[in-house]
Amino acid sequence: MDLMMLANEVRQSTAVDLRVVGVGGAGCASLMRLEELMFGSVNMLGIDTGTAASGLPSSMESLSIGSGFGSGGDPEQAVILFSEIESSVKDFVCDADVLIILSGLGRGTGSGLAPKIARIGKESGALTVAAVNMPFEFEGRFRNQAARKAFDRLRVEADAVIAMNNDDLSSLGDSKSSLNGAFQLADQNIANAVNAITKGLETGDVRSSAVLESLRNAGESVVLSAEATGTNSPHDSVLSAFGSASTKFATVSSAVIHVEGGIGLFPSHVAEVVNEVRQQIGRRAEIHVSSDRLVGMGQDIRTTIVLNGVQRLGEPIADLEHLMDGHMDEARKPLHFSGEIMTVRTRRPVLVASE
Ligand SMILES: Nc1nc2c(ncn2[C@@H]2O[C@H](COP(=O)(O)OP(=O)(O)OP(=O)(O)O)[C@@H](O)[C@H]2O)c(=O)[nH]1
Ligand SMILES: [Mg+2]
Repeated sequence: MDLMMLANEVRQSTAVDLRVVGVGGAGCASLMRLEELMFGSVNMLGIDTGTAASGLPSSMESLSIGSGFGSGGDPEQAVILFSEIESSVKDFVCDADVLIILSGLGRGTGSGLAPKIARIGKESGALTVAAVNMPFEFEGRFRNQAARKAFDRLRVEADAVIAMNNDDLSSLGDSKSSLNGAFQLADQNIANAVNAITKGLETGDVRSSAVLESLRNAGESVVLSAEATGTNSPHDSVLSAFGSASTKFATVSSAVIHVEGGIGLFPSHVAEVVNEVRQQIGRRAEIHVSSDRLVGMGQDIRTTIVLNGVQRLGEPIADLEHLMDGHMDEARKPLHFSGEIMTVRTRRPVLVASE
């Protein structure tokens, strides 16, 4: 079976009408990485004021706006240009159950347009999730403030905003990894998060999906993702994912976990991952789990965790249980395990940070 047939089959078997928009240079780069994970099973649209959208593969829709020289780093300029394509974006979004917007915040196009597109998504009735990169500290106060402003607007316009701090990524890789390598990691992480959410949504009727409910009005979400190998890989992958976070989370309302491994991935491995996540976030959070076996992953396990309804109070997570009132078992929330490990897909090569 060729890839397009496989993609069509996946699309037909997916109850969720999921559409993804990548906006700006970073958003379009994340879109390309997501395509490698999802084999064309999801409708995608790339938008840019620069050249990024024109470089996207023909399997995706693309909209280039302005004269191709970007927004000059000015979100307001990007918003002015947006009127050129607003109706095309509405056409793309209409009838979607779930809209995911990918963007790097801090410059013009993504910061200006991601909130506009989120509003369109929500107005059309789609569950609207923005998955964004926050700039490196070294990119300066101006960009960081612009990113924060765009983030705050997204919190208003979208149902959930999944944020990933670029600074967390530089600590993940080796300190000599290049900026390009760090951006590739960023793109990969965002793609993993979207993949995790999609897998969680794929089971059952999307309109009544528990994952959807946990995302709706979740506020701030955080994505953590890591790979590990060896006998303790389930446990290690979770520790490494949490170890990459720059802050600790005082409260987490729910977690969407997606575990990928080779053909030797068993439910017991997935259970180990879940137990370890419980250790990290406490027992009150609802947990939704899905998993995939991917040909080519060998002994590796990749765990992606989307934490929803996150509040950062500077308290170490491990201390959280001491703050609670001793009714942990009563408060224990159900675990939603979305069934059998059945999907077997071929893994495409994954880029990692390199010189
Ligand atoms: N994930 C990812 N992030 C990137 C990449 N390049 C830059 N970034 C980050 O994303 C932020 C926005 O950069 P771009 O996406 O290039 O900017 P833009 O939205 O296209 O805006 P303008 O070019 O100013 O119109 C930057 O401040 C970086 O932190 C990339 O290739 N991948
Ligand atoms: Mg750009």
